[in-house]
Amino acid sequence: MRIEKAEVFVTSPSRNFVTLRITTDDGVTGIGDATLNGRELAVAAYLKEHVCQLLLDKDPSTIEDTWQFLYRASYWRRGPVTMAAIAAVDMALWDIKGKVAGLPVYQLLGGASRRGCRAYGHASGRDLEHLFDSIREELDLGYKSIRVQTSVPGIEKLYGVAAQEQSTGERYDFEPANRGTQPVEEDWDTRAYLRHVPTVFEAVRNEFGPELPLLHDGHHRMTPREAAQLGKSLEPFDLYWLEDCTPAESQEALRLVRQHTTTPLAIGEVFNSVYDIKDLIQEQLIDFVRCASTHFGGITPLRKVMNFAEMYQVRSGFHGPTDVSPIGFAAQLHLGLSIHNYGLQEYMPHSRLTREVFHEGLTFENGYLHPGDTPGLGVEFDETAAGRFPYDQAYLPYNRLADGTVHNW
Ligand code: CS2
Ligand code: MG
Repeated sequence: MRIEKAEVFVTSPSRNFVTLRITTDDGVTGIGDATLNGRELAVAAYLKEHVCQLLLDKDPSTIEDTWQFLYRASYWRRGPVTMAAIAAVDMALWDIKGKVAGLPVYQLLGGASRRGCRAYGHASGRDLEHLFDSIREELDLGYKSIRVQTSVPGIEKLYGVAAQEQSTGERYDFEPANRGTQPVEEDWDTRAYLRHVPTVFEAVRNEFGPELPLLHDGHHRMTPREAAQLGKSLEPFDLYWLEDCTPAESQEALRLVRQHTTTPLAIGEVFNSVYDIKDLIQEQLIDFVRCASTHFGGITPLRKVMNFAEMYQVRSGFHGPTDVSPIGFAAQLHLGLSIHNYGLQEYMPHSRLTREVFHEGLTFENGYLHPGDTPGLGVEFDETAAGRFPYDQAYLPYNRLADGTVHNW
């Protein structure tokens, strides 16, 4: 069997997605996700201009060798654009291998280690009343773990909260990127945030009790000391995890946080190689790996990291926002179902329009996800539907502090 075609599709049903489709000379197709929120066209170009022609006439069965070839032969290694492109090839080849074998990918990865993948939902609110309603909504949908994000007095627009949308009575729009040629500026005040968040979790615990696993996303905005302060102040409320508590380009930043708090730490959604996270795992500085197959080079490297993490009892918490396409989401569901050290899967259901383009095979029942048993990844890409939604430029917001300084969003 040889690779005959490698095609790149950029489509924008509810948001922009980049999809790679590989077709073999036997007519078997495999699809992969190369979506990088706000930089989609960079990855599409990397694939179209520099990768697709390298795949032609290659043996699609050699997944590991193809991954190593694409990683090493470019000379310039790592980085979000490169690794999203390699991820799409990797996923597509696993998809093909599953279809040829007549098996779902998780069976190729060692079979299921659990009945399903426990998922967490997303509750948010501009005040406690709206937040409590949102938590109840997620519980009614079957989620057994819930991420909690809220507005902060004095901060106008805040990640993860639909304060402005909820004023129109709509649920939080999970997609943070805004369509347009310029990123939207949002505001931030760490001191106000550090004062407010513990009061929110105290109120949530008083309302919903001690059992419900609660998560919170710090979204890279604190210094290590500030993160340590928040982690310590949240200890009475027994979080399942505090995510992205501080930017981790310097992995040693987490040593300071870890010294001061036992609040579990999750990190990794902006990481794209094992070298971004290996020290955090080896030094037990984190509890959950937040990487996404799409941003991390695909199933192949993410499985290696999780096997490494297993030795340190660090579990998975794979990133699963709406900007990981249904293909990338399926890829990490198959991996999550098979690894031993599974923790929790983020689940932001895709919109109806997105599901017109990507026909998902997953199920979500009683708080558990399953990728399904269709051979391959179990997702179908509808090229005709994709053609109805042309690329529509969108950028993630950015932050400025009160004095105008740019800050992590
Ligand atoms: C967030 C993401 O889901 C999360 O944990 O951090 O929604 C993140 O903001 C987006 O993926 C950025 O594109
Ligand atoms: Mg996050």
